[in-house]
Order: sequence, then C-alpha cells, then structure tokens
Amino acid sequence: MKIGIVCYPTFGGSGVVATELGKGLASKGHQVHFITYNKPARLDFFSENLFYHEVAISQYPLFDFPPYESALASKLVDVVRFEELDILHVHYAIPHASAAYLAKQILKSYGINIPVITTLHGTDITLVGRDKSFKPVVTFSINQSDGVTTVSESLKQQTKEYFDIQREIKVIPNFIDPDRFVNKKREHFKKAIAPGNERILVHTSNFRKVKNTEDVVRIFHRVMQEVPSKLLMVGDGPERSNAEELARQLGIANSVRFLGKQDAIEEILSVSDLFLMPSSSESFGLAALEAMACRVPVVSSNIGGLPELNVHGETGFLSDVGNIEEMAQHAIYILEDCDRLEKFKQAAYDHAKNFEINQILPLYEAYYQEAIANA
Ligand code: GMT
Repeated sequence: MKIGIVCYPTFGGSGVVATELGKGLASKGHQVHFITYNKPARLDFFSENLFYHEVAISQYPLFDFPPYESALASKLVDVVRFEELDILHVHYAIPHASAAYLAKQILKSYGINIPVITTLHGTDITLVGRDKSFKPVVTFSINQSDGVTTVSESLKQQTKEYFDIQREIKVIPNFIDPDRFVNKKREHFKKAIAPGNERILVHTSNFRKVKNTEDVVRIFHRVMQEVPSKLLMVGDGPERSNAEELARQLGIANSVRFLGKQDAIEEILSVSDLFLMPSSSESFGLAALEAMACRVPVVSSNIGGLPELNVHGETGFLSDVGNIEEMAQHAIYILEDCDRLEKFKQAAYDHAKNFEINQILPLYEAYYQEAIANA
C-alpha cells in the first residue's frame, strides 16, 4: 500500500506512535509518506520506502495565526495526487482530521476517492477536543472519517461520551519495538547514578500539568525515607522548574537528576527499578509501556487507559490520582525486597510482550485494507 501519515513531529506520544507505525509499515514493504511541518523526531534512519513531505506555511503580516490547516490540506491534495496514495492515516484529531476531510473533498474534483483513517490519541478528545471552540469540528471530522481508532478502550468510551459519534470506533492499542525497548546491561551507568547501589526510580514525560510531576517528586521524597534511592526525571516542559524547585524545598535535590530531553530513553530505563506515572489524564501511557518492555514495573494513577496496561499487583500498582501516600507505599512495597522486585520486573516485561509491534501492525494493515475496499 501507499500510505500517507499525518502527525505532530514532536516527542509527544501521538507523534512517536505515528512515526514508529510508519517505520514498521515501511519495513514490511509499504510505501509510507509523512506529511507534517517538521521531520518527525523519531524518523531517524533512511529507507527507500520512507518519504517526508514538509508542509510550508507562508508568513504574511496579515496572519496573526498562520493557517496551518489550509496549508496541510493543500499539501495532502498534492501528495495524494502525485504520489498516488491509497490511504491517509491522520494521528490526533486537531487539526489533522478536519484538514484530511477538506483534502478528501477537494480530491473528489480530481476523480480521486481517498479513504481517511483517524487515530485519536487522548488529549485531542479528553482535554483539547472537548473545548467548545473545537467540538463541532472534531465531532464532524470523526464522523466523516472512513475509519476511526482509539489507543485504548477507555478513550473509545470517553470519545462516545463527549461527542455525538455515529460510527464504529476500533481500539488498536499502542505498541513498542522490542529490538529497541529491551533491557540493556549498563552497569557503569547504574554505578554512576547510584554509587551506593540505591534503587533508581524514573519518570519520563513532557512535563505538562496533566503529568503531575510535582507528585512524582513528593512520592520519591516519601520513598527515599524508607528505601535508599535516586530519581531520574527525563524530558522537559512547562512544569519542570516547579518540580525542580520542589526538590530543592524538600532538601532532596542531590538525589534527583533532571536529565532534560533524551533520545536514548531505553538506556535510562534499563538501569531503572521503578517507573512513576501519577498523571491526571492518560489515554494509554506509552512511556509506561516503554518502561515495562525494559523490565521496569510501574506505579501509576488509575486514570484513563492505565488500568488496561498496568496490571494492579502484577506489573505494578494503580491508585487514585493525587493519592501520593498510597503510591509511595506501593513503590516501597515493590522496592524493599529484592525477590519481590525481580518478580514485578519479570511480570512487567512479560506483559509488555502483548504490545509488541509485530502483533499490532497487522491490525492497522487489515483496517487499511478494509477502508480501501469500502471506499
Ligand atoms: O501525553 C501527552 O501529553 C502527549 C500525548 C500526545 O498526544 O502526544 O499523549 C497521548 O497519546 C499517547 C500516544 O497514544 C498516549 O500514550 C498518552 O497516554 C496520551 N496522553 C494523554 O492522554 C494525556
């Protein structure tokens, strides 16, 4: 198939999933065209089946807000026509689904009927999409897509609850590449971070409000009173300085390392013993899955899609959002006993196997084939 993929080209979960999907499809012989405003962060190697089309946005003094949606729709028309694409797959509803709808209508005037699949990732539904300034457009473009997928059962239910959706929604969970996300022995790195053989806790995110990064610091503060440990904070975003300030106020700054944005996340996860994800909204929790694949159990909130990923009492534990004391107690329980920690690590790894790319990719391929056949 010749597949067009539209996504945000950043480190955000939706862009990561879209890029890894495209790379996986290309390695199976499909021709994949990424159409976005920057080269996707994880599009890091050359393949004869991978193409990147940049959406250029004109800067004109009249435009306080450059019209990205129109520029994207025009680019989609162009790429579909001249690269003869079979299908468009857009990730994140806003503004990708409506741009694809517009492109689809324009392409009809050229006698082309291109099927459009929309994958909803979370904040496009739970936070941004519900905003009344977007809601009619999001509802319309979901209903007009030829196929709609969500990354968890929970997100499917939320989409139906918040929007008037008349069409079927298929759940296709997120996935990991097990060749990349696998535990790599990095003893020297572990020794440098935890010279006293302390336990290593880790959090990776974009440090937005929903990630509750201050809760991560508070949980750690509680844990280190019982179990000698260190905390690695990976990523960057608006809440980073608050989390840093809190670590200083609590007098634990020497035990917390803020590493900023990192490419080799798997190396950091490989030396870690526990992943913390106390988010107040999480449609899936891809970062937690990446940790599990590297043998890292997860203490998380029980929000959104997290209970579909983190098996309470097996791969980690779930708690109500904001229940810092319970999350800390769960973390201590896992970390204080070597045999128990090993059991949780093994269970996390075993469960992550259900989300390997080779199991999930065929679901997308079959869904594309169905949409093309019905177009
Ligand atoms: O979590 C974020 O802020 C990034 C966001 C995105 O849209 O890129 O992530 C969402 O999509 C990921 C991939 O499907 C999911 O794993 C995340 O759970 C989801 N984030 C939220 O729902 C808050």
